[in-house]
Amino acid sequence: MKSLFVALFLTVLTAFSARADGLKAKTDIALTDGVNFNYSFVEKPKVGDVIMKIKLSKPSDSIQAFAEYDMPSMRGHHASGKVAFKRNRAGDFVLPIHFAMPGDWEIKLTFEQDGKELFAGAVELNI
Ligand SMILES: [Cu+2]
Repeated sequence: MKSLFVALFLTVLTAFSARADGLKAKTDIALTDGVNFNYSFVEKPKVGDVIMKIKLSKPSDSIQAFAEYDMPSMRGHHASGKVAFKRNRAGDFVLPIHFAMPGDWEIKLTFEQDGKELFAGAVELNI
């Protein structure tokens, strides 16, 4: 009985730490020489289109941002392919993310400059 609890506890712990590996919203993340980025959603993520916004700590026209999203539990069913963020007037990156159904979602973010990848990471969330 005791070992069952331990096994259960470890399973829960593993599930939590797996989620904690995702990039945190509204938190500065180092990108390249003194430039940080942070991401947020314009509204609370829900089924439908929700705009993701990425701000750079310093303006840089040469940096591009891309997203590739899907549901990890049903890989390929909602795969977005690699899509480029657009810039808004303030110079922030914006992209509508289409959450087709409730459940677990993963958004892979990549940043490039002069054809080189600066950063790759994933945002994990539950809708
Ligand atoms: Cu799905």
